[in-house]
Amino acid sequence: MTEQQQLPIVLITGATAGFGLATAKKFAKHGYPIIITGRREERLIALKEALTPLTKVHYATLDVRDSEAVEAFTQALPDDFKNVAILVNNAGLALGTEPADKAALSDWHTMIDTNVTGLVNVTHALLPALRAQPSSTIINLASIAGNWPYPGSHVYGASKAFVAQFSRNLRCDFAGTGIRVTSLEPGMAESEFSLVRFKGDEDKYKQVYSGMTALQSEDIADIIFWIAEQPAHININSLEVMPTSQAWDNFKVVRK
Ligand code: NDP
Ligand code: 8X3
Repeated sequence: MTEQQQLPIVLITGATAGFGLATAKKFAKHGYPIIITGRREERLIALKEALTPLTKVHYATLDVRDSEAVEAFTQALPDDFKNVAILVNNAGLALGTEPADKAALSDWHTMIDTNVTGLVNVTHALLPALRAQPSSTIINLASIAGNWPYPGSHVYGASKAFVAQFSRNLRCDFAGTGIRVTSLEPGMAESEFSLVRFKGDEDKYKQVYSGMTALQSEDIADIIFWIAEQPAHININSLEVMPTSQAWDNFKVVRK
């Protein structure tokens, strides 16, 4: 067995952009075999081509909302990619920042289907593989939006609160099994996230990060890698990280 084959196999959802893309590059640079997934196939093909000189790469187009497709993808993993030991549940999105009464119900459904149902679909499908390893790691992308309320966060923040609590609950079930679970909770980070949230409006997207230094996708990838590389007896339960230029503000008081 080569040294590369001995490194744990990493599965990353949402590897076509932002955190997932940076995380794929980070693990590949260190020789971990990686499975990259997402809906945009041309990006997956390009990434596989770029990273293949560094490590073994398997790609699959996958919409995490489709539980049958997730199950079929898991069953169809090539033999040398079946023993997934690190799962980065990263695929997710926010849609809109309007107040709840102005938000589209379809956007709420899409966020729940992706951030909650999708993450649950992938986790459930991969548990047999993760359970079969002597030690394995699930890193779930939650958010500060799941910990702290802010206007316009309604369903997005609630979906991330689900991710954080799901992560803690998994820890209870897996205590003693060698499966570690982390809820990673970043604040403002520059990626395609706000472009998606503002439905392609470049001006609004740029405004979000103007005049401040946001976290970068590579910062999050470094943190994910650090969590995964902790010795097997250490479980990072949750990790909240913000850019230095982001902080909490006062409670709102509405005066008549
Ligand atoms: P990006 O928009 O840059 O990337 C999101 C990724 O998710 C893309 O690769 C996209 O791929 C994938 N994705 C979206 N929907 C689906 C789906 N239905 N099935 C499969 N893949 C999907 O955002 P970020 O990298 O910033 O976000 C990654 C995660 O981190 C998300 O869960 C987000 O909520 C969370 N997060 C982001 C923060 C930020 O400020 N950026 C802060 C805190 C948390 P494709 O479109 O090809 O399917
Ligand atoms: C994304 C971070 O602050 O935009 O999860 O909600 S925030």
